[in-house]
Amino acid sequence: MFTLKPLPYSKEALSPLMSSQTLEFHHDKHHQAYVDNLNKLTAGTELENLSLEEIIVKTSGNSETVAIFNNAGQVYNHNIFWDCLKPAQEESVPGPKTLALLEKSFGSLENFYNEFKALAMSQFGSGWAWLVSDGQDLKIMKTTNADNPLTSGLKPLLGIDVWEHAYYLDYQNRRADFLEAVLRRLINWQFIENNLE
Ligand code: MN3
Repeated sequence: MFTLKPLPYSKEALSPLMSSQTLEFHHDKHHQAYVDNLNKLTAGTELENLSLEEIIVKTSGNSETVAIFNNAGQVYNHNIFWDCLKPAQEESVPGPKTLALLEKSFGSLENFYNEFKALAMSQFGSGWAWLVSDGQDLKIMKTTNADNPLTSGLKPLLGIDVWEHAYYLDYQNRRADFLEAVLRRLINWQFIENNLE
């Protein structure tokens, strides 16, 4: 059985940049629903004892397992998203290893913010924006719906949800304002630093 991973902070902790109401709906309702659906869809199958990562890779690109892929992907993606956030700070700054890699790959932290925001804004409809490592450099990529970097053989370092349910209660249609707030003030850069080899 898959279970809903608890938030690593209280529902009020990210307010006002991300309200408790958003976390109540996004974590307790949306994320929970993906967990529940995944359990229903995998019960009694060979998939029920696999890890989320294994299910995602195994069911990717197969029209018969789209529903399982979508729910497993969304459980995994949200687990990462919540870990990538931490209580609002004046400015959230990357750790030394991450900053050096961001400067090497994007020129500067400011340039990384700009490129990441532009990519996340260009995702038409629901999806995700990611920071990944290809072993040499850091790269940014976007995916549609429940897809994620695992299906391209890449491990995500940072994932930001750009489905409307991630920002509509707090920012309505202003996805750019949501991205600006999250990138500059809510990122748990220590989590990303820890995930770098
Ligand atoms: Mn979501």
